[in-house]
Amino acid sequence: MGLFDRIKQGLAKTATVLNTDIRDLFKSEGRLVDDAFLAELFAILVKTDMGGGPAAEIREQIGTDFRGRVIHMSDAFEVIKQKVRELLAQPPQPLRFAESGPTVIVVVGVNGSGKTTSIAKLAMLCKSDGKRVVLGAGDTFRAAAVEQLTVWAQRIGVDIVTGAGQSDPASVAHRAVTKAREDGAEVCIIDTAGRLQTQVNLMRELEKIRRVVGNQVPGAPHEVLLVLDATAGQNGVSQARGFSDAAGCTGIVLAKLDGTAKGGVVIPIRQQFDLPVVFVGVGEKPEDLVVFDVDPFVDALFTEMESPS
Ligand SMILES: Nc1nc2c(ncn2[C@@H]2O[C@H](COP(=O)(O)OP(=O)(O)OP(=O)(O)O)[C@@H](O)[C@H]2O)c(=O)[nH]1
Ligand SMILES: [Mg+2]
Repeated sequence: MGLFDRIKQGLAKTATVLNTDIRDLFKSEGRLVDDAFLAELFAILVKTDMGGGPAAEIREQIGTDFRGRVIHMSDAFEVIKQKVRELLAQPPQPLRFAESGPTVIVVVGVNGSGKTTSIAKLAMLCKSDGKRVVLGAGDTFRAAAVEQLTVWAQRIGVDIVTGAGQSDPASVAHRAVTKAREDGAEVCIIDTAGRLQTQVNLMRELEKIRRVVGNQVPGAPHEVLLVLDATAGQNGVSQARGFSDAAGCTGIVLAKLDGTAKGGVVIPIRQQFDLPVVFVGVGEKPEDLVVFDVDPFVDALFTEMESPS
């Protein structure tokens, strides 16, 4: 499956709701743009969890351009797409790779957001790029977490460093980076425990991981990726805010996009965090991680409308 088709598939739930509703808004050949129309459009947009602010911006834009005139679906569609592109705009964000030595990527996020699965997918992506990868099972809090990552490592065919139960995550991270250096691996990805921003001790643990790997490789960690669960919608966004502030995150992975009709949540995420969205997760298989790119994302979001049934 091509890249665009994978994004499209991942966004299918959101796109279906969005496009069906917008098409329903245009019963006949067009609609007069008045307060009633604008209110209906606003309600549809808000359903995707894009947030009241962005939905209002789109409503205002259509009001400014078309009020008192008849608007056709394709015109509305173009205005909405353009506005969403503006709202999502971010500099192109490839991962920052180390100038020398392994690139160290620490993956953080609240409980169950999709960290471990995203690490497996990211490892897969790096491996298909011809890079050698070492994983560090830094979530030593739960035995099952180490097991989960170990199974992934075997499945994908990358090395993994684990510690004994309840061992210091920073020491696992240290050993993982050491192994990556010794083996000449290009990438070392560190898993961390599911944690909440209110748990000060866990934040300290993360700080220690950062310090330890920073002493091993200049500039490490090169990326601290915050994994957010798209199915949590706006709720997950606010939960994650304190977390991202405390953890020094450099980018966002939006996991489980395929599981929600609220894929519009990527808009408040871009607006509320001063962080680029680097990847989106579109399934549970190792290849289900896609680089986030605004234009194809927006096209996929409105793809249904291009072939009205
Ligand atoms: N459909 C879908 N499911 C996903 C995706 N990413 C993760 N999951 C599922 O979400 C669940 C939690 O994922 P994990 O990777 O274990 O999450 P975690 O953040 O490591 O969880 P903790 O270690 O408990 O904090 C698993 O059942 C995954 O299969 C995705 O992109 N799409
Ligand atoms: Mg995990």
